Amino acid sequence: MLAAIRGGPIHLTLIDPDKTRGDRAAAVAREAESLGSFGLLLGGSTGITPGAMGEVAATVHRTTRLPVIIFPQGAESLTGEADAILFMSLLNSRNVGHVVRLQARASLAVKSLGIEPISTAYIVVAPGMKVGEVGEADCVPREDPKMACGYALAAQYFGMRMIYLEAGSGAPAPVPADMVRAVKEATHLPVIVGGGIRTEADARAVLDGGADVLVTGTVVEEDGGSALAPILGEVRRRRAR
Ligand code: 1GP
Repeated sequence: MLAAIRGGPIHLTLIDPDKTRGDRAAAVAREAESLGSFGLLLGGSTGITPGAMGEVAATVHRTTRLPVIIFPQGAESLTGEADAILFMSLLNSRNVGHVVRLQARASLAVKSLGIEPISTAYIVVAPGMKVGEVGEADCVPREDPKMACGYALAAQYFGMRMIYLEAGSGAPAPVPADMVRAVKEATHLPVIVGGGIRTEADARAVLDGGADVLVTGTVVEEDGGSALAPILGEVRRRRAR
């Protein structure tokens, strides 16, 4: 993934195995692959089990060549069927469990399963939606890019490899472009942006801010490929430059 980003921005398709399984998961993965999505993120904020994660990861591997990356909720998200895991710390959580304790419980299993950990700072921006609630986040206010930069630069100084700016799944609007831009200027880390990206205009704004990775989940669940195609078109145009 880090190598691919050097050639321009990429897109990841989020599948929530609690909602999307079997033939539907296979269809979403095939559609994502045909439209040029780089890989699949597997995860959700609630109801995740190792069985569901393993089943969907195996389905994706059977039906596409896309890499499968775990977007973890906790130790119950782990499956050896995946290729990598965003090994995340929710930096702006009030609960130390989400900052490091869950990760301490999961790290030995990640090692023994042989999944590649990608050290990622997870920063939840308002409104945060379900993940803000479940993750007990003190959400970064949308008008406070400086606070986001503080967390992001702390992550860089900790030696993390990626920043994930998250507005929350189903957010009415994505992370503001000026916040993405400020984080890009403050750090040298690749920035993943997710939550509320539904249209070509949303994608354009976030990419103009300098996002390296766009994540979309809801558009695919609700509208399938017709909504995803223009978003991926925008990503492709940037890669071609
Ligand atoms: C992953 O929360 C996103 O970061 C997915 O958000 O469901 O709004 O695309 P959407």
